[in-house]
Amino acid sequence: MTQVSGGRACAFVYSVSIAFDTRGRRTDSVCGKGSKQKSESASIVNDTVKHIMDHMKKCTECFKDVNDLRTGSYYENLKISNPDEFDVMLTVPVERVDIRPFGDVGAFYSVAFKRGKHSLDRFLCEDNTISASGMLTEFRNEVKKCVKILKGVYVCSGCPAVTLLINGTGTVPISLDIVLGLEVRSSWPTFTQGGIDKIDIWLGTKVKKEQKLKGYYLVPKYEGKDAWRISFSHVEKSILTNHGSQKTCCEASGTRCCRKFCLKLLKHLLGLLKAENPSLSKFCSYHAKTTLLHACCSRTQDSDWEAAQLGPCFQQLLEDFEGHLKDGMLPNFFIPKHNLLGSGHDRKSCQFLARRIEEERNNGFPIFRKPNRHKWSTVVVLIMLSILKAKAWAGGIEEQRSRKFNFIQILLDEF
Ligand SMILES: Nc1nc2c(ncn2[C@@H]2O[C@H](COP(=O)(O)OP(=O)(O)OP(=O)(O)O)[C@@H](O)[C@H]2O)c(=O)[nH]1
Ligand SMILES: [Mg+2]
Ligand SMILES: [Zn+2]
Repeated sequence: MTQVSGGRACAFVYSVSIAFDTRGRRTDSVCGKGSKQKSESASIVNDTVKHIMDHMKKCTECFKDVNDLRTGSYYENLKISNPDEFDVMLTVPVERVDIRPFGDVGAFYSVAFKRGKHSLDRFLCEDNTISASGMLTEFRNEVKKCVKILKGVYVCSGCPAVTLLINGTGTVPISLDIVLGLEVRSSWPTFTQGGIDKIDIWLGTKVKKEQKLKGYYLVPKYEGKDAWRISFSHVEKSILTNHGSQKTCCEASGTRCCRKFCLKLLKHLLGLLKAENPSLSKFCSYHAKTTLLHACCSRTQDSDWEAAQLGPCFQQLLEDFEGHLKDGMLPNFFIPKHNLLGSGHDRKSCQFLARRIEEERNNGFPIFRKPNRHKWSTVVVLIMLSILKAKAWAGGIEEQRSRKFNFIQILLDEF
């Protein structure tokens, strides 16, 4: 019998075992297979992206200055299952541009050139703004053209991404989202005020200033009209990678925290709930990520997220998410006026999701226990169990203590 937290007991029975050698390393086949698969997939993705970029640089005029930005969960080490889905932004630098918001929340913009000739002039609309749909169509055509010669690579539809399905022999099928982005190297729009500023009390003002020097990206997005949506994926990646109030958080010389693991669990829970209820399809990983970023700004110390406190920290993060859902308000971390639960999310589905999460939380997460639902479910519960067990060792002798941390370290590294 173990407790997740909040005094609710839950007994779990599992069929999967994870084996460790005497030095605490994984010895079962799952580990070896997973790592090999991971590096194989990553290398296929690298080759494909390189091929596309070479084509853009050599054979096109408007995309010849393209850079790549690896975003999304794979590159943030936040993936919750097989390395089968990758996100890469191919960005085109733009200079001497006038970025004008439209609407009153600051998430969508139009982009106009100021003066002179530009390589993107051919995408100009009558009002002198760059047509997002025109540029995306051309980008998609170029991607299609150059992947034609790659065996097992297919182009699927998708917006704003061009999604490639890579079906190599002997590897898992990979979905690669190539997102077109404009890279803007000027100061952030005023709508971002009060957004990232919140990290002052978590990561410090120096880190905030460094991030704000980085510029930002715009990705094509249809929003009732042709538009560009602002993106800070590079900043998300940077602050999630260096997420400690102490520089050494989660480094070999520092203490281990559970921030990223809490996010993985939340994404996993959301995924299972979505699979159960198609009406929840509008909720996505970005809601989970944003909830974590806000949570990091309210519980700012590494000691608030101790690895051994995974259970309570996860519970607290769920309560945060429920709060956002009940209020129908989850501000975009970078643009406070942009409510991610606004347009497209009706109140009813927000309330329903909040209720379902509360139910799961109060009943010891029955959804994690359903057999054969998802390999990860079993693993998740195992990990929670192990960590709770490890907590029980906390009062033990020194050797047991180091075993405990070693064990948590390995589990958190692995998943
Ligand atoms: N601004 C903004 N960025 C988004 C939104 N959705 C996704 N992104 C960005 O695009 C990246 C990739 O999106 P996803 O593939 O949906 O999410 P992910 O973080 O990779 O998570 P999974 O793929 O579900 O594991 C995210 O990490 C975000 O940086 C959104 O609604 N608004
Ligand atoms: Mg992704
Ligand atoms: Zn950490």
